[in-house]
Amino acid sequence: MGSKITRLSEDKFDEYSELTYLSRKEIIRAYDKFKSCDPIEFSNNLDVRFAREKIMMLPELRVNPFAKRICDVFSSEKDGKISFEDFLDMMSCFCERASRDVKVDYAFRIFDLNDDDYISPEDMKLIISKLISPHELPEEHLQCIIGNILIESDMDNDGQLSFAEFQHLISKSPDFFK
Ligand SMILES: [Ca+2]
Ligand SMILES: [Ca+2]
Repeated sequence: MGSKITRLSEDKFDEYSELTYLSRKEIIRAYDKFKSCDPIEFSNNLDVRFAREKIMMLPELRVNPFAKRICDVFSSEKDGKISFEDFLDMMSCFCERASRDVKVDYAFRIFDLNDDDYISPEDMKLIISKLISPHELPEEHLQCIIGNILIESDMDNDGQLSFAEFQHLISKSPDFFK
């Protein structure tokens, strides 16, 4: 490690490990990972905010169909750009020790594609089509899946899922975050 971590003070490491679910070791790993997006820029400015295209090249996100959306949700300035602290938040939320509540909260924000605090059939359609290609899932099956989700979880029958309804849906799917 040595020289790699000279720019981040020991106090900062302590602070970050208190604020996140990450161990000191994981924070150092996250630091190296974030730095690898653009080592020179990061060395010049620890507060640099990388464009999501750079973050999306990291192995954790490269194959994730929601990578772009994840960057949007974790971008503290809401412009898709990711600072090191945003990145730590992201890694913390995805780590095994993160509480289920934290994960449910972020999953809801990621799936609520238009940020209106509801997961609508339109959001669901876009989410499912990111996961399964239209060849494998014809439109009528897609509608059927969405219909079933709503029958199961849309308690107030307004045709979309509120956060509480989403929480309930997830509580019945213990493997959701596996
Ligand atoms: Ca929505
Ligand atoms: Ca509802």
